[in-house]
Amino acid sequence: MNKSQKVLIAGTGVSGIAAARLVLERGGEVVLYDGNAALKDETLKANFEEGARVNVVLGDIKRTDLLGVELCIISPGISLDSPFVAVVDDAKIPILGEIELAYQCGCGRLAAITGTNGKTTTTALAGEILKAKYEETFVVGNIGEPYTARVLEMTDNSVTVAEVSSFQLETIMDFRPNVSAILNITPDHLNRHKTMENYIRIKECITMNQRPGDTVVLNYDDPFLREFGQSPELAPKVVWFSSRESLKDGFCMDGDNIVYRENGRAEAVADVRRMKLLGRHNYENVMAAAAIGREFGVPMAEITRVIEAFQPVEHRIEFVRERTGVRYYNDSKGTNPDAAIQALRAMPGPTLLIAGGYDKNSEYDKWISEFPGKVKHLVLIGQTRDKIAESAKRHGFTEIMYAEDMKEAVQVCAVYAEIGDSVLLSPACASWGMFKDYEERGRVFKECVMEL
Ligand code: UMA
Repeated sequence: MNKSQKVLIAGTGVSGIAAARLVLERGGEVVLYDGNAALKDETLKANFEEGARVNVVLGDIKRTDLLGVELCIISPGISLDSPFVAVVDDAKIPILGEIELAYQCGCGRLAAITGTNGKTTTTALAGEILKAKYEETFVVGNIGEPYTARVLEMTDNSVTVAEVSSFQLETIMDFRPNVSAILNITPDHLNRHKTMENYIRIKECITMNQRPGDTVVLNYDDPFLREFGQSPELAPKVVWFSSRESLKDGFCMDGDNIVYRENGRAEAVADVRRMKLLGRHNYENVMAAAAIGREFGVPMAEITRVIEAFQPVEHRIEFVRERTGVRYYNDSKGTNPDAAIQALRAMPGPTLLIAGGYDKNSEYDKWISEFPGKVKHLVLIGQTRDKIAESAKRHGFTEIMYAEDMKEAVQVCAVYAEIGDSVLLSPACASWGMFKDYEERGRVFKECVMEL
């Protein structure tokens, strides 16, 4: 981005506001657009200094709003299929994502993590591991704090760990992490990306500008990634991890230990019995974060110390409380069937499951096939209630109840749960329609549990 450019910022959520601030700080001018016509000009302008060069456009955008605009920075939530994008394309204005803007304006070294599930835990853990060596470590991206919000603090000595979603990868151009990681690829967001092939291609784009000397950390157990990592065209060095197979080179299990092997020589990484992260999928997240730490030169003893002290992130199989012998877990971040399967597998015993929400065109069969012997009752909320109930019945699972809201769902579970059971919120769906985001959904769940 040139410093004095007039830039159209699309979306006024956290990414849009942070991107607009960065453009202004660098001497540019902003046209701030949001499709939500109910927003208020003054409220949006209050995010900036008085007199800042910001013009707000709400609702539909017209060609005349784009006069003099040289670049559009788009928020991840806006689909490239939207009518807004068609207008900008028509005006021949290049469109880049918020993370691309951050990358172009930032400095220091970068680790970027993508994958369908486990991104947030891995990013948070990798951030903690890097902090053990680097005073200036930034943890940004899909995890919550926009990448652009921290760019001006970055220096040549700083390191940044970015959680990157498929929405964000769709609009990169030069984005080149020194170390990238793809944790796994299973169906998600197909309402936006249309086909699995397209979704896989977008995830793999994280490596598209990487060169020899850079590294990509890949899951050996994932069939798409195993094939991708063996492709002769892939420029960066591959570091593998596997929770299922014993590897000669890479991170894998040895009994209860995670180990790193190089040419057959093993180094201990962590004893899973000492970790607070539960479940096999978390061992994989730990391996990926350790691999990133190792690539950035963090000593293994430090990596081990951080891993064993690390607490699960909020909303990801988060223990809330125990009440009358029943344990309550918040997995609001389980926004797709695959994430929800992992949460279910991590439960210690019989489980009352609260699920349902916004429909992302997901298939629920694989998730429901995990229910026998684990799920005692399924309590459904949200738009996908009927679709999930139908799939469950097809699989012979009939212990289904409907609830109108989170409060009712939690109360129903409290009534039906017996000593030794767990109550798990792991919706397998997005939160939209009932909540602002998965964080609000998780918070509401925890409030309802604490009120019991
Ligand atoms: N908007 C439009 N037109 C549209 C869609 C949205 O104008 O067609 C406007 C909305 O009216 C709203 C704004 O865009 O005012 C919202 O922008 P956004 O949806 O991009 O949300 P942000 O607040 O900028 O948050 C985004 C990520 N959101 C999404 O990808 C949907 C956050 O990830 C991320 O933490 C944040 O940037 C910082 O990088 C959330 C998420 O749900 C957690 N991510 C998905 C996931 O994890 O599955 C990908």
